[in-house]
Amino acid sequence: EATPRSHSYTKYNTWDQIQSWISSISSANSNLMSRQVIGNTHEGRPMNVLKIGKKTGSTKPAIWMDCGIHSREWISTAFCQWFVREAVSTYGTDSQMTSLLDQMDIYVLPVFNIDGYDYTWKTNRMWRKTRARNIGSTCYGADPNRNFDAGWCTLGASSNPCSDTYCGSKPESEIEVKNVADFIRRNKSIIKAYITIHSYSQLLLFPYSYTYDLAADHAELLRVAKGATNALTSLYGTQYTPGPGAATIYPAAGGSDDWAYDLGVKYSYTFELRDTGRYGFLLPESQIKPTCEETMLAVKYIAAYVQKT
Ligand code: ING
Ligand code: ZN
Repeated sequence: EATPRSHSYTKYNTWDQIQSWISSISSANSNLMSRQVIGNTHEGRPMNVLKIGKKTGSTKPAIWMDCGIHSREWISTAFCQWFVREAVSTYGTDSQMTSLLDQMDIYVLPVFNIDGYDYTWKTNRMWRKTRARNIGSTCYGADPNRNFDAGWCTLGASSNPCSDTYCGSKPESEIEVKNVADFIRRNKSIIKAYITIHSYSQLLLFPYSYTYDLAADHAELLRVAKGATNALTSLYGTQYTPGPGAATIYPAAGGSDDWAYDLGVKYSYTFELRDTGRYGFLLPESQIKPTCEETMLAVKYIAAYVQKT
């Protein structure tokens, strides 16, 4: 029996490693963090959300961030772990992080599609979707980023359960999507920004993806996205393109950022992390650290802007 490798921020971690990391980091930082289960996945795994922020006794405005909507995008889940460590380890020394966590709470869902993530480790590294059964089909899963109630299944999505972009049997048919949507709906009065981390392509996207129409807040969303990508590029020169989803990557309905935006969460962003296709989803572990470092600058830029607004 091989000894399981312990958790590392510069390696990709299994779900079991991430689950025990969630327990240990939240209990070791109980002054700044708490955890809650927002529901279970299809296969029964608990979806833990970490709430990071100084406890003040009153309700604070908040930012939501999720990683791992698509299971094969391993750099995404690595980033959420990096972000949580960075937040708790720089609180009190980094003036921006300190002020941010004094005034706001950050809700982090480290792995959105846990069943899919486990499947990428054990069976098929390139699996993207959930792992739910589909009635009348032998194919499994729906695309969680086509399953939100935003122009659902009208564009850039498939109604074929065997497709990688299957939109599901109805909006929020996937329990993981419903759990997240319910949480955000319940907390929509405090959630000021929605950030979701994907890979790859080096883009910073914002609504809309389900239509070529520009969002009502297009100018401001673009301005903030440009500031964020400039901050990111400043570290290692990594080039990023900011823009609305439909025109910048491809039209696709049912995405989480469009749904959050139409719900009223104005600052709604999708990151597509490294790289631009050399390694694609198989980004080497040697790139975890620089990718997370540069991405931190962009996320902190957006957070600082939202905090001021
Ligand atoms: N890209 C996203 C996808 O779900 C996207 C792009 C963003 C679509 C926002 C819709 C809304 O296809 C990856 N790499 O998953
Ligand atoms: Zn993705």
